[in-house]
Amino acid sequence: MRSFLTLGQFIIENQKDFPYAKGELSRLLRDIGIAAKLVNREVNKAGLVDILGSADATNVQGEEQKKLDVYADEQFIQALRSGGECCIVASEEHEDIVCIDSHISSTAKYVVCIDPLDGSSNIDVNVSVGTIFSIYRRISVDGKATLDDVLQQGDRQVAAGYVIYGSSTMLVYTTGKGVNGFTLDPSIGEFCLSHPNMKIPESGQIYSINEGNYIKFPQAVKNYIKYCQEEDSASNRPYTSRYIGSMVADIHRNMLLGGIFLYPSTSSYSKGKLRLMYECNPIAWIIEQAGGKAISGEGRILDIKPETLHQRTPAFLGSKAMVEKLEEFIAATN
Ligand code: AHM
Ligand code: MG
Repeated sequence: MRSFLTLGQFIIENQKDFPYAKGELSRLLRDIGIAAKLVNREVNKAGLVDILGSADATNVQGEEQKKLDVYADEQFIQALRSGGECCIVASEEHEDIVCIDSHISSTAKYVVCIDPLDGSSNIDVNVSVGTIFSIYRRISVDGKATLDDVLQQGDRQVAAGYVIYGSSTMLVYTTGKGVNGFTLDPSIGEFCLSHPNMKIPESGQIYSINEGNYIKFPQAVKNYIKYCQEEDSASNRPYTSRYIGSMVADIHRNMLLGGIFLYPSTSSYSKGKLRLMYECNPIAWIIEQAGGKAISGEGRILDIKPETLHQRTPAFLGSKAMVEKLEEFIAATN
């Protein structure tokens, strides 16, 4: 029988690589892994809620049944609160920062930005969803952590990852020393190292974009899409279009097969849809750590200076050669 390294074992073995190795970041990652398992359990029975729940949407314990994105948010915040390593959370589910005021976390050093259940509109139709997280060291030295602790540039992340609740559930993360992927083995309830040292192919044949918005895209993006669709045997075009509408799932596929994911500005939304702090920054760092490229159209995503918690940015991420080709189109229209 093959033996796998579990996420817990892997974290401990690699703890020495962390810049401030005292075990706190390891424990934080472990806490996120535990919450992910709880969320996975609920996501897996999403279709059963109407069958098992009573008409007034209460479960057998008499608790009100929550929407899964609210449930996921509660699980992650609860795990971070009881773990004691995180002082402040920025979540897609909360307009303001969530300060974790407990006797344990007053000295906690880490800040977590999280999208607890990204692509949650896909749950009702049994399509993959994900969790995206980003971890920073707190800047302030004492007192209560503040918004300034959260609004750090993406290149200051100390860990970032995503969980994909798909046909199998995977946790993929980086601490700046490459990217490793762990698949949840439901029979033992452990994430096991299945994709060590993930590398995104240098180029690919998949482009992922919501083409329904085509008319609203900037000219450079329209030109690039046309390029993807043109026939050219030397570069294996036309490319294949694949868009799930769940960023984690689209990114994960492109990580494995090679490809580019695009969410540009549109004539309706000048910054696109995706949020910088808990969607674009963590995914951008993972893509870069896997050898790919992640840009906003005006430079590297990780170089953006954040101004507000829920700010948005156009995002183009994926195989290096494909993103660089897109950059040529952007340069040509500027
Ligand atoms: P959400 O955080 O509200 O779920 O929205 C983010 C999701 C991404 O996962 C996905 O890439 C994108 O929204 C899809 O948006 P659209 O339907 O506009 O293509
Ligand atoms: Mg989201």
